[in-house]
Amino acid sequence: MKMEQKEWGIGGHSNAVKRTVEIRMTDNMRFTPDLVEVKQGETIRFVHVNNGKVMHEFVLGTKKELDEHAAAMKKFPGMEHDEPYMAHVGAGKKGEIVWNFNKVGEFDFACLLPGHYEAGMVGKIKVVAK
Ligand SMILES: [Cu+2]
Repeated sequence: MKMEQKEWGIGGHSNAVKRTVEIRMTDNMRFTPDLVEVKQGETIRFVHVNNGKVMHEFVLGTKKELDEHAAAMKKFPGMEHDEPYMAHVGAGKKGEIVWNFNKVGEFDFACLLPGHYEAGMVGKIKVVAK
């Protein structure tokens, strides 16, 4: 997969991981935790645990980017999307991504499956300067 610099960071290498954050996903359209604080430059391994009976996903981005992406998914249901900043996690399954937060800011993560995003399946990442 390509390592492209995004506003919210860049794909990370697993040998740089110093912290793993587990994110649980449930069918009541919530992530737990829904706020993650990160220091600039940290590479985080996110492990996603889907405790639900339907698929969920974890997509990192800016609010603007996620809004646009969610709109595109509504327009083109079943559109293929796979990038280093997202994980698609089947019911009862686990997913994982490694991401390097090399830019300071407040970013979002969300499940962009139609209906889920609108129901509030979102969370926040705060990247603070070191
Ligand atoms: Cu979902």
